[in-house]
Amino acid sequence: MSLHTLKVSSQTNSILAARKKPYENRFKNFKNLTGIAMRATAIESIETIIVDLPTIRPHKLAMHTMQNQTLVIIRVRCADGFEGLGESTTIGGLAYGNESPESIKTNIDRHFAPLLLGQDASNINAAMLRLERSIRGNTFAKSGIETALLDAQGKRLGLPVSELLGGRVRDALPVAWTLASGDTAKDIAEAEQMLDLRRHRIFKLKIGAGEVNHDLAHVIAIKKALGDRASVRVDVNQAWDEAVALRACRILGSNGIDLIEQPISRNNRAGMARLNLMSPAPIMADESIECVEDAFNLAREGAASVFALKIAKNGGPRAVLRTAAIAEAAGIGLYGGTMLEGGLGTMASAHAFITLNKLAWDTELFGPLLLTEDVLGEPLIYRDFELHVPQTPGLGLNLDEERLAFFRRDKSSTVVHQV
Ligand code: MUC
Ligand code: MG
Repeated sequence: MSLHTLKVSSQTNSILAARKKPYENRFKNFKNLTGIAMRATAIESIETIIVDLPTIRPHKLAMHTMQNQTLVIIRVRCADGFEGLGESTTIGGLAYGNESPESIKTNIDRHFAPLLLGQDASNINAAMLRLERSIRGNTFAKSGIETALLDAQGKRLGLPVSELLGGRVRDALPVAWTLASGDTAKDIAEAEQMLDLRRHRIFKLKIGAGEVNHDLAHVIAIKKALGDRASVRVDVNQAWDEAVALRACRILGSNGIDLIEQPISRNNRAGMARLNLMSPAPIMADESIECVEDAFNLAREGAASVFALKIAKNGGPRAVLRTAAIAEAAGIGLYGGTMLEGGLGTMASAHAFITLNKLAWDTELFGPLLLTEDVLGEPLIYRDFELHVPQTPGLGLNLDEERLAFFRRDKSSTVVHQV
């Protein structure tokens, strides 16, 4: 097997024969162009593409103001002709997490692809275990790969990803909108517009970048303007220390704020547990969860009463369900989180979330709505405050190749890692 870039111009007859009855041929072998025996469902190539997309407005978080969004699109091609799409996306380069778009691309190209090429794409357990054995962390990159394998397998079997994950218990998910213009009047106008459009009635306010009293006044003014017409929550993105957080949580709770997300550092788990005991509004863990094991430790320590589920921070749509199971067992509420992914990552999350028994705090799967452009053939459907999840095979999405070619950062490159 060659690990180097190889342009394959024609397929062998045995590959074409395998494609006629794709799933039945899963366990049959054929020889690739280098003469090496491979499964019909072998992973033939992995492509990673960085795309930079404009946002509708600057999006202000405690640690970073987004002026645009960068996605890493992953395309896994299999020998039986099926193609899986995935996405690995973060916020603000390295401002939010340990992986950047550039590190995700480099690590998949250099370290993931050699482990996966030639492996059976239809055995997702085995493929992900192979990665897990050799690659520490890198949950964002793992999530995009796991998504692409699920998408390919769903297409192969004619099933939506949700059904591969055990089956959906709903078809649509309520979606929150984040108000993060940094300006109180603008945020109120934006919320009113979303209510009028029947797009969102849950609002998350990004605070923590400013002086705390100013931030609290901003939140309280928005809650007063919206009243009972909306649920208002805050995300502090770790910006406060424990003493500030305790005072602020009390003020927020007594002013009708429903949920307080990650008020203090992910490293201060004992502080999170103390806040969780004393805050009148529930505390949600977001940055505190960087892997499934974090979720277990948080649950054991009583550090949060709600978990934000994110496929990127757990290693994929299957991995995030392990965190959900820990939360369910511990009596912790669930919220379907986002890393502001585009359509592919958003839909991968949605397929996982619609399989959950309970999602008490709904979701924030609005990433595509923050973008003025996406690289999908068809946009996602947001209607009557909900995101609707297709019942077509795989993720139910396809790429618009022209848009992809236009927005890809590396326009001239056609490098594909191929066996
Ligand atoms: C985060 O910290 O939750 C989710 C929504 C949003 O506006 O930012 C993200 C990240
Ligand atoms: Mg958050």
